[in-house]
Amino acid sequence: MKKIVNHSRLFIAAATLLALGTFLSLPESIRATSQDAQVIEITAKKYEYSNSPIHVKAGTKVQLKITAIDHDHGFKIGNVPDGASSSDKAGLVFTSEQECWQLKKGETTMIEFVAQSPGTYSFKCCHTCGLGHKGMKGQIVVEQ
Ligand SMILES: [Cu+2]
Repeated sequence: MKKIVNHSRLFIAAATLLALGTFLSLPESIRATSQDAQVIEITAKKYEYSNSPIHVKAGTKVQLKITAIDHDHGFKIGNVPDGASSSDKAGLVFTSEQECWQLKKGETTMIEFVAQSPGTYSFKCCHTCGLGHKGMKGQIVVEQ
């Protein structure tokens, strides 16, 4: 039994090194941004997101890199500004839209979108994380 555990650990270590090697071999410009996206790093912890409100200019391609540091959390955001009808034209255009992104503790989740239309877009935690879960919120403000 113990041997199996050790083997899988070794495998994970090897895979991590391989991934790191691939990452480090990329030119620095690609690591920093991809296609001129604005990279915004956020941490999620009970019961807040860092850097909120997040301000971006309309027309910007944004990469949110969210890391849950203390517990599993979630990230849920609408694609129309607060107060708009959900059938309106999307103001945030996601590369790969999800109803609720799961943020695993210790892992970084990348969420990419184009901030098309000005407005305030509220987001919240969608993974029950404790007593203050319902108040775990933030905002992205897209400016003209
Ligand atoms: Cu939560």
